[in-house]
Amino acid sequence: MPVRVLPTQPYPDQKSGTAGLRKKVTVFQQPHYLENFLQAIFDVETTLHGCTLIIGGDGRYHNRVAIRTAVAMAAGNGIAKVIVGQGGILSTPAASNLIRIHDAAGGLLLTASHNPAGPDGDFGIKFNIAGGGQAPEALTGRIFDASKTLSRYRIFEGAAVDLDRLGSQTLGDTVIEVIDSVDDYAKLQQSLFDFEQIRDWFTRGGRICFDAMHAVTGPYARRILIEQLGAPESSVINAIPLEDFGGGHPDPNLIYAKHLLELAMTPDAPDLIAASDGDGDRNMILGRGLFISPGDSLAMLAAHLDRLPGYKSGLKGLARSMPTCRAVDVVAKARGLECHETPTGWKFFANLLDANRLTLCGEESFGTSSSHTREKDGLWAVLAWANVLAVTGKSVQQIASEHWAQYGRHYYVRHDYDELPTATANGIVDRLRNTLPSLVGGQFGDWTVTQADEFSYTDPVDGSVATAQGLRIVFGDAARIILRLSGTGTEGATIRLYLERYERAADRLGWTTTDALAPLAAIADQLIRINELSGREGPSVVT
Ligand code: VG1
Ligand code: CO
Repeated sequence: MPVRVLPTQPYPDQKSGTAGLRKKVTVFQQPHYLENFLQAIFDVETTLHGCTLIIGGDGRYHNRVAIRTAVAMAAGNGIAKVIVGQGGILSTPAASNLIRIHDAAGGLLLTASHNPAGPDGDFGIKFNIAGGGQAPEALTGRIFDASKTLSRYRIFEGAAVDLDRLGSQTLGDTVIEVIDSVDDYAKLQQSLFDFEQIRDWFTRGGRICFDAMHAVTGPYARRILIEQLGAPESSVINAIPLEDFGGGHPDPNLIYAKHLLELAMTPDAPDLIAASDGDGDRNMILGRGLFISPGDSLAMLAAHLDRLPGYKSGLKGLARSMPTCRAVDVVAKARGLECHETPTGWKFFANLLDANRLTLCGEESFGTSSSHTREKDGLWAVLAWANVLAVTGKSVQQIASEHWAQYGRHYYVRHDYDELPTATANGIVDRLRNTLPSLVGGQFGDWTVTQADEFSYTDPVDGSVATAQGLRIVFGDAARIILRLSGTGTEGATIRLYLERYERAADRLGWTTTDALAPLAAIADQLIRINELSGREGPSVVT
């Protein structure tokens, strides 16, 4: 039998964070590092045996090597069938969809999302479960525990799978099916949006610029926007996925996609400007003359979604992660929809989606998606916006100003302090945590602190509890200051500071974000003293 049982040594650092296990490529290149983590998954999640497993990645450096190992280990661990995207390519939402439509018992998603790629960059792996969602915390905890005591792993040796040849191959008793990476994803989008109407909109002169940032969405965007919807060739830029993402940082935001903001500000800008990240689950939306913040995008889509074919029967509920601005709450209230506040990370939406209590959800970190899949979906958000523009005949600018006039405007910004020494970062967070109780009732200018606590979440479906999910200082509906530690970094610790301010009066809707948030930034500085305590002059990234 070519299935071999080989010795391994456990690694103590294989704890999954906000979105799976994320480390430097060089960490993943250590002997048996990936094998160890995968074997822990196969040992703990015994439901995989005899079932179907989906495997794919974002195409970054080390993707092919890791996928060959994952396929060979699936064959070594009694998986009946492995479905893998051609060339090892699957965007995160496409992989989640494949798990769902093939009734697979799970999926292995090889990605470090928007983190830089290449030999000195990052690599990562996410384990998704039946239904398509990310493994819940209890399960990743059990996998982590198992990874610490492993002494052997099982792998099929003697033949390698050809990742480029479409169709079936076998490794021992395991069938490996290499499929087109885009087909099923494109079908899914067709079932949700009015492709006819969007095509018409392009014919009537509607223009889009989608930046795939040399990451996984290139082939998806080309197939859907250009081939199926008839947008001109030039509508998709940086469409060829590269192993190092072209040396760039496929993190679509105002820093790493600044060129898109500049494009939006030109007089002849396209109607819709958008980008996605390394693994295709994030989205950035701009219109001519303005950037739509992710929290606003979520709220504006919530207000229009039931006009699109896949959502005509109405919305079940809405949700956002805790640090995401509360714009969507206002829409939920106006429309009588339930609205949930979850911890950061997409896995917390899954139970609500499965229980049919949610149609649309999103995060401030450029993530938006709906009940059609169990991951955030970058291109979905772009198509949703295109469809909204097509069905309303309005511009992005019009949609935004009408939205703010009706519901009020949430000014919002996130400050990241990257790569801080862990002790420094913990010190800043611990210090604020200790002062929280004394803040309640405090008066800061026009604002009064109504709540100051550490967010914890009880899942309304299964009752599981997630604690220590971020510190928040709430000034009623008027403003919030939030502080939390990132769970996706690979070097040191990252602190994220989130500022949100809500205004309703007509003469307060046209401020710049910086002006609107300056007083709140000053309060945050007074309370958290983050620059002083970190020894930094300011945040590394502002989005
Ligand atoms: C960040 C974002 C979070 C997102 C996560 C994964 O996590 O803040 O909202 O779900 O990345 O996104 P953290 O713990 O670093 O704040 V992706 O596109 O990197 O899979
Ligand atoms: Co991502």
